[in-house]
Amino acid sequence: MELRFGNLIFKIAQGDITRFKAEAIVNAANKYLEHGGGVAYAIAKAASGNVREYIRISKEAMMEQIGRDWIEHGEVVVTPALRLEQYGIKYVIHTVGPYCGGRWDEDKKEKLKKAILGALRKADELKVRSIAFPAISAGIYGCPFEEVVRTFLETVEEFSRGTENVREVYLVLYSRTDYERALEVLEEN
Ligand code: AR6
Repeated sequence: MELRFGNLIFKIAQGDITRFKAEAIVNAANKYLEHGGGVAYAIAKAASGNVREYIRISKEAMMEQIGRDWIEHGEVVVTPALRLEQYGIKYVIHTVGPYCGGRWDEDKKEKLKKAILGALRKADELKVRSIAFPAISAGIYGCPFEEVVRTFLETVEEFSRGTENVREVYLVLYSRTDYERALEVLEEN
């Protein structure tokens, strides 16, 4: 299932993002890049084999790229794909979405938009053509899944007007159920 916004294609896919064929994959991180659970743990494990080591690499990259040991919504850190290069992945872009705990409001939406846009802009800067996102904040951070998908749609459409390099944006859903729920949201459009 895909939508076209000008030069850019937005696609919903089902699968494991750690082996998804895109030049950049995005991690739904926390602000300290402690990849303790969810997709963050899965990416760290798949990329390096050693989660502690990938956390160390991430924190070192954060100091170099941001100059502090935490990031705000909208700030991103790039780490090498290491073992994920076998799938054609070149970069992992870490971004932090809002914590919702089941609630949703304009502030959460703005924070999620910033998190998505930050990763898209960085991918454009890195001259990446394809980028894959997990459903940021829809897991441990407890944001309502449908709202997360709607926010992706809006943000990607907004970004499509300024993109120079990014041509394909994927939202990769881990479960079949999430994939089907996301398709329903897309059909609203
Ligand atoms: N591929 C694609 N999607 C996945 C995968 C995978 N391999 N594994 C999980 N998901 P979450 P958050 C989906 O909890 O809500 C971490 O501890 C999952 O089903 O990973 O932003 C971080 O370090 C869900 O739909 O991220 C933070 O502390 C989506 O990825 C915190 O969790 C996001 O779920 C961030 O929480």
